[in-house]
Amino acid sequence: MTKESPDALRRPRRRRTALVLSAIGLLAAAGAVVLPGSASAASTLGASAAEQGGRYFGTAVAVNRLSDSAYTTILNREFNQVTAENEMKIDALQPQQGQFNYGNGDRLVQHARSQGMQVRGHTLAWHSQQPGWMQNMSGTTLRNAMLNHVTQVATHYRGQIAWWDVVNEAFQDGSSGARRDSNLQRTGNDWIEAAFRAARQADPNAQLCYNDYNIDNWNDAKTQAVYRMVQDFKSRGVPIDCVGLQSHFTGGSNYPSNYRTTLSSFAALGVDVHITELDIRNAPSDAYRNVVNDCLAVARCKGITVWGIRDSDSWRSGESPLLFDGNGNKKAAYNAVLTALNSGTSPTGNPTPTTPPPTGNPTTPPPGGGCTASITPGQVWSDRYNTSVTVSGASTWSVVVAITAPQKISSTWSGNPTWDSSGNVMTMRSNGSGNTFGFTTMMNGNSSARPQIRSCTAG
Ligand code: 9MR
Repeated sequence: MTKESPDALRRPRRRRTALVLSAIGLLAAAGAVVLPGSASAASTLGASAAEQGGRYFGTAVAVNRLSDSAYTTILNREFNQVTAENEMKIDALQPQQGQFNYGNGDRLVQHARSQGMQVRGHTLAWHSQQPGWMQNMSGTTLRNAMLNHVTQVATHYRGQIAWWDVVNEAFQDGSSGARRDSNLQRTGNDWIEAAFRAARQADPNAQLCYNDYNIDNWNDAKTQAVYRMVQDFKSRGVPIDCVGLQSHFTGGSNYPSNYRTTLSSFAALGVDVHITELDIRNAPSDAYRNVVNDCLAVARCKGITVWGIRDSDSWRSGESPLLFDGNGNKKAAYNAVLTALNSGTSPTGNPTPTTPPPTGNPTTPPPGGGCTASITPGQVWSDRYNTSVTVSGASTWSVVVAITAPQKISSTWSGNPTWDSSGNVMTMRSNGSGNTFGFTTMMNGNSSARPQIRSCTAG
């Protein structure tokens, strides 16, 4: 199967010197923090992570807090990725069998869309937070109900979710290296791969992850067991794209010194790695800095999600494990994370485009082959902006869009993108989700350029 990974949604890096020079004016105008040791630097976690090879910095979001303006102000300013803390779990989405309640999950997706944030779906299949009707099931009935849930939910969110935690926490803690006993496990050892196959079929463009806690220490039996499962899946063609390390260094679990080895070992299997639920007891700057540096050192480490914004939002608020205090003030660990992100060495190798970069914002695109595509500018932030493109004259189409370097498309929705070798030209094909697609572009120091439509081709 041909599929575009979120890798493909991110272009290679351009030369950092040029970026820094061209960013100075913009950042100065925006009042950006100028950090010691660097001429200029991004001033938010998300923008800074985006400059590191297109990574993200995200947070778990509780949808009922979106009405708290202090919370939402930090969310929108700092983060470019979100995970629903509870709203996309099985009990939330299918409280009664066959009755799906997408309200809160949709609200999160909508908020993310309006802010240019990518969404991680959490989680399609899990032994915990099952609705009562599922808890009481077993055997083939349960297997089919689980697969139906995966299919329905992944279909509902098709095109909206960059990564799914398809299966969560399926291994035992301790030295056994065994699968965790659960009603799902008792349907047969192949339940995990069956879930991945169903998810791939329902949303071929989402990246499919296995997600777990206590798989951070490379020496742990649980880490090794998950590693062997991923290795087995890769060797047999089970569709798995990524491993999520929750990395809850709370409740007595600590950052291990071999964490980077764990990340790079999983990556060497040919999967991306994501740090999906990071929190650290008492938020020591050193441990947070180490996690960031370890992720930046592994090319396939695509981003970091912290498990909440303020300490008061944390599932372990008593341990004050997050980057903002209860009043929304940045903690020392926040500064350590931002500095580490800004000090990272971006990957190089982005070829300079040979064609002159497009400028301006044409609303009348050049004639194409049997359809017309028009741009509607979307919301603009200090570091990025959204764009919608509406196609008329055809129901299946491909639209070629050009971006001006060093701007970079960081996420797309409602279409299937592919890229030319420069990464500056995107061909978006219809994916059955309508005639309007959209994308978020990181400015990377050029705040004036806007995308241009190069062609629209029917069929
Ligand atoms: O943070 C979540 C908390 O609000 C819920 O009560 C809890 C219920 O299981 O789940 C928490 O999130 C968990 C996540 O879904 C999976 N990894 C562990 C997280 C912390 O418990």
